[in-house]
Amino acid sequence: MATISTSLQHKLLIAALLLCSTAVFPSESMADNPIVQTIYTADPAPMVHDGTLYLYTTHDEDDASTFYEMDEWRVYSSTDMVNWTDRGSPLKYKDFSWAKTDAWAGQVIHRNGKFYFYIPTSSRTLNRMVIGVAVSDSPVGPFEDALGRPLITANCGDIDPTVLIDDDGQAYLYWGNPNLCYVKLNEDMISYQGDVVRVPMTAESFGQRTGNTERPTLYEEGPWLYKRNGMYYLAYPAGGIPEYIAYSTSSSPTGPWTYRGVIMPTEGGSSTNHPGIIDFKDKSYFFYHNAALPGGDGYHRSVAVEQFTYNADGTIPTITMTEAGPPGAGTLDPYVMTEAETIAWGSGVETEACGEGGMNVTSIEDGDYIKVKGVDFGSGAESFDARVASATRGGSIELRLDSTTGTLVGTCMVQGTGGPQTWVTKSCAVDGATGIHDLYLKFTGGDGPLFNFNWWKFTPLGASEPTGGGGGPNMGEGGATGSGGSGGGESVSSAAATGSGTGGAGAAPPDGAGEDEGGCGCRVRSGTSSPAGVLAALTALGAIVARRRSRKAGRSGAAAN
Ligand code: FUB
Repeated sequence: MATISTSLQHKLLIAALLLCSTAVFPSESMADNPIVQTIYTADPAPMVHDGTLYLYTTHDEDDASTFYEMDEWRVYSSTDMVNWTDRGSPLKYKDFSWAKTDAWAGQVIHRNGKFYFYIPTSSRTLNRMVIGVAVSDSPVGPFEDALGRPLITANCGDIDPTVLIDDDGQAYLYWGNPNLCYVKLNEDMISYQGDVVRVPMTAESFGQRTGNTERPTLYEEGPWLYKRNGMYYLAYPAGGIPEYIAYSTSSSPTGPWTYRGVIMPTEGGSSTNHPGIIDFKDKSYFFYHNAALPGGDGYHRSVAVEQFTYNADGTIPTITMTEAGPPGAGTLDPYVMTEAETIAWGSGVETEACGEGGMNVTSIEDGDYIKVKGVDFGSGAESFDARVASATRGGSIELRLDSTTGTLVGTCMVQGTGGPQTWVTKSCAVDGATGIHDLYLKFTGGDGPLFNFNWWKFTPLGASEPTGGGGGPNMGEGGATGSGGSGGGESVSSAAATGSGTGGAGAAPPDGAGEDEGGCGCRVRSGTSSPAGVLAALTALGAIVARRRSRKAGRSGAAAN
């Protein structure tokens, strides 16, 4: 059998990696949708807890091609609906010892001091989708399998669980595709009473569909159950592929349901859509997904959000996708530690697990930027601290107001620190930052990765001594990472960098094959030394590289709107 020489393999790999590391200058975005630009996300499930909105999503891997490739769930948090902090992956399908693959649409709910995460994944023994439940003491996890076995194996098309705890304490779990089923959960939230109930699929309840005996109504999948002003709402993807979002209502959590029509018409370039509806700070929000990020399609989706107002009779108006997203629900205090991965719009950057805990921003190259929206500098800032690490020569953080070319109020120089997880706090003077602005953290430097970025914080004018941390961090509860405050000079700590590096935050491959991290964060599966294996690996790498470059290049403009 012919073999590819080691040097040719090496050259091909170098060529792919060079392609991967080629910086593509982003076009500046004034948009806030989709919410996450660092990876592809889908199946939004919002939850409000203690004044913070937690957004649970699925994660479409870059290397999906003809079907879903989804290994983990992700969680983001916001207190203002425009800046979202990446809280990492609280759960992966591999956390369920009995799961074969797949991390599909789930929902988290809080009860009795614990958080319960209901998820669909595939059972290794049944060889089909089932529903599991994981539990955590924190909304950002980590979550653990609560049962050591699936919770639901009803063969009802066991995907897309949604859960409601009614005012009397009774919890209901709905799910299903193409059927719609529910059970009454016990108070422990990890067991249920009675039989699995199959909801009658009638035209009155879910709209009429013709010519499809398996699906006699418009209901498809992805139910989202909630209660408002005594009325129960069930929103769901409907109508066939590509899906739109419709809803039904009832005066009881168990129906009968009345079909109420379309919430969000088909648009956005993804074959599926998926609703998540919630009130936060006296406003109502509709979460969904589309294919709006560059490289987006039905298997590379992105979560977005719109604000809406219920009609006087409680019905939901038609909602369309926008690039602008909702107005901010508050301002961001720059004088407390803010995670670098708190982002309204990120161009070119990615995130990864941080050796100091939590997440950090990585894959920073010349021209990349992070927009943080609605930053209230008040009467002014005098300095800026940034927690950074660099395995290379570093670069600069330009602090600009309102655009990437807006007023430059400071420049923070970052030198090499000796490693991608060897953290130092750099400080620089700030001049001219007063009032409320969108803050652009613009990164400049030479070719290739510049540095990693964990957190930042401004010091207000007139503060004689730098503070030791001040108020709570801009990320809600669940544990801030890193250390607050700075000494004005440079403090150094070398983290063990467990589970991190300069690459992306991708999960291990589902087949258990080993993988190497390229310097650019591309995943290269190893264990293939045959020519076909090497070429297949390079082809797969090329697809991932193309997808990542395309996402790094900025908004496609092809989907939303
Ligand atoms: O994301 C995988 C599946 O696609 C979900 O479970 C469905 O709701 C659809 O969005």
